[in-house]
Amino acid sequence: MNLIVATGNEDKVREINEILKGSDFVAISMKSLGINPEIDENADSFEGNALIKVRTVHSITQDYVMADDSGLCIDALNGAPGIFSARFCGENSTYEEKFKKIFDLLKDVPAEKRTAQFVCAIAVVKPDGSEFTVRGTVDGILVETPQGNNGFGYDPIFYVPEYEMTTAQMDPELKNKISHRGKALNQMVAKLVHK
Ligand code: ITT
Repeated sequence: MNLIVATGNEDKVREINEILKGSDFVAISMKSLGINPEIDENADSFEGNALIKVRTVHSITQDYVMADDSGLCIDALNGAPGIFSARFCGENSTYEEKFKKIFDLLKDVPAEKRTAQFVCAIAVVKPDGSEFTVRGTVDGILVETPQGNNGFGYDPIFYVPEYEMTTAQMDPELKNKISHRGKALNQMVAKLVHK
């Protein structure tokens, strides 16, 4: 079954399809269908923003539509950048600039307090208009030097103690197994399969 993904982020679509491999679902990016609406993500939660994205695209196409709103929540910064992760330091800043800002903000924070979480909320609208959301999280620690080239976004600074590597050092199979997105998508599939 096809699920249209309400996102402009092709890295997400790639990961979603890696995770959905072997299920009955295939993610199709809205862009590949020529759908590119202006979306104002002005809610104050991951779930709220995922619902804004999914409802906007569902008003254009009445197929199964899903959206992913995700981000990095840093405990010592009261959960920032959180829902502003993509826009942190300005929409057009590079990840090097985002990392530098985080390192500056955390410079007086002791190693054991550099804890963080990746959060992913997925919202789905079905053709009949019914909706649901699910959430997945993974805990990590922010390292002082970026490590690894896999993944995207904040992966090079997000270290998972259990595996002794950053999510950018993990092969995609491992990241997808333990990640916020992997956990949220497994819940989504269970809900779609067991209606
Ligand atoms: P759409 O809103 O169009 O889906 P976006 O990239 O703007 O794309 P979000 O507002 O949900 O999406 O912001 C998510 C940001 O959180 C993303 O751009 C990364 O900076 C970060 N992020 C989310 N998942 C991540 C992951 O698995 N690894 C690294 N960084 C991640």
